[in-house]
Amino acid sequence: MTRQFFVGGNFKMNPATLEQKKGLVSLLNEAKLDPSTEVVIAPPFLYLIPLVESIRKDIKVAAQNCYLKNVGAFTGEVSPAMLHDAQVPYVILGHSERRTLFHETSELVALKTQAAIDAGLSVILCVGETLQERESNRTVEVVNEQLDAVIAVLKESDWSKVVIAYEPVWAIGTGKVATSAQAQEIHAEIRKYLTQKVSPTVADGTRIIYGGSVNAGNCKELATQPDIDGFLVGGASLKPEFVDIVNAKA
Ligand code: G2H
Repeated sequence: MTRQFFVGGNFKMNPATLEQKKGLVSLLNEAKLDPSTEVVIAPPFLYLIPLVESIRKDIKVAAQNCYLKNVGAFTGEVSPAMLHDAQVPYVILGHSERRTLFHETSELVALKTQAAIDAGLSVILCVGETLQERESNRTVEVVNEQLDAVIAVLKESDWSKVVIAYEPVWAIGTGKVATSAQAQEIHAEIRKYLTQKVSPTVADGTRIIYGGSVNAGNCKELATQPDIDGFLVGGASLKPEFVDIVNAKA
């Protein structure tokens, strides 16, 4: 199966001002983007609705998180149903910053994933190991454990709504990108795991994207790897070079 190349921009808690956000939107609205790449950008919650209205229609919008209930007394949370109602088609779940700073477990990430899909959203599901886990040769085990929780709750048909982002924690925002061989190795392991635990069809069809210090200088080489189906980009998604990353396959 041919998997459509996917590039996501995770703005995290940036930019600091509305003016800077408008600059990013104009840049993308005017850019020449490879039409065969699916492009999704994820601003902070506050900017989602204005972005849905102002961004060109071939760029989709994602939230960076959501809760697992659709309505109720959950102060400070945003529900999958609200995102769907606001015409936000994607949500990033399980990002390492959520897992580490906000203590989200793989089980919680799995419940959120199920709730998001049930509400009609697609999910960019992040997995990845810390430096300590890599150095103790536990990368595949850790990533498989993170996937296990999600595999336990999803139906086979739900996987068409999932993009897996492999983001080694040691490469996030550090400038230390995984080599294309390191990334390819883990992407292939993830695909093998999906074959065994879900189905060969799901393994073949699911996009597995790489995240962690992707930039204009390293994206082309990473994009040559057979199991790297795109990128989740943090820091570089706030800069003009994001356009080059979207066009990495062009
Ligand atoms: C990993 C990535 C985006 P950066 O978190 O999800 O960020 O490209 O800044 O490493």
